[in-house]
Amino acid sequence: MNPQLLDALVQTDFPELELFASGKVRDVYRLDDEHLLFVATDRISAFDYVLATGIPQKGRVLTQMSVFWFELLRDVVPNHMVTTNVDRYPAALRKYADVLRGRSMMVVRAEMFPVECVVRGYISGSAWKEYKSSGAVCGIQLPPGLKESDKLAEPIFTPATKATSGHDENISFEQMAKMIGPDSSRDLRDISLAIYKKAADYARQRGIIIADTKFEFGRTGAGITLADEVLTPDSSRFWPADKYQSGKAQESFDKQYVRDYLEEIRWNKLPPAPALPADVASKTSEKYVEAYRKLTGRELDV
Ligand code: Q0Z
Repeated sequence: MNPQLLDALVQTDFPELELFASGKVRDVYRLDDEHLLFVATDRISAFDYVLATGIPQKGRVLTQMSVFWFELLRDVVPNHMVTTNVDRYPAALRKYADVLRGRSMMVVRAEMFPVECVVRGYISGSAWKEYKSSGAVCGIQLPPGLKESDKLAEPIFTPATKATSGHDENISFEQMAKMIGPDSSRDLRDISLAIYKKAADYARQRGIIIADTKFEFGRTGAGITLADEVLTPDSSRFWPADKYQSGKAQESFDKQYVRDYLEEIRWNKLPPAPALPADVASKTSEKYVEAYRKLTGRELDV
């Protein structure tokens, strides 16, 4: 029996800490007035729902990939990471060291900007839908005749807001400027494009296309600060460069086995979300770990 099958973490419980926020995959706890603890679980979502089965190592991959990018991008923008060394966490968390190691991050609490800073180097997803119906994305006119998954002549900044539906809603730069002001908007746009370009160049040399990605920023003592997770398969579309073909949707690097299985069992995509067979979970785990190794050249700390 593959031991990786036995240890997916789908729930966290640290009764000493106050839960600050929780998402489909991550749980965030308050450490003190200035610090938060991010914990990436092994939960996976597909077709908008969190599945009943976790993917072993997924939370470690997401956390360690963010660490990698924070270090690479440090010269472009400050980030919220304080430490991932559990020995430096508050003493009350020592007893959870084995759960937290490799999948958690102590961060500086920031005053978050209420916008998702999306950068796209390729046209896919909601941008492809918008382009087909209007010829533009977030108010940016694009050349006629683009095909699905085409590379754009230049990466574009396509901000979004968290809509009440739970789905992000694309907005124009002007709408963003009305929300957070023109100066901050220009800063976030310029920083987002600079980060994307550096990361996409790096990844491309390692055989991975970063088609698009979403950043979140906040303000800290260091100024505009890159926060949340960065450039992970949950916040980005990663495509293996050797399989890239424009003119159609690309297979998902990480979730394809999961999507294929859910289509095969003809799940109606309404709750409750199904569990996954062990081999689907295990194959998917391998894809995450492979993506980490390919991108970073590092071995995952397990
Ligand atoms: C990030 C989110 C997640 C649910 C708040 N450094 C920070 N300071 C203050 N707030 C945040 C951060 Cl990163 C913050 N989110 C997004 C993340 C689960 C929501 F893991 N919300």
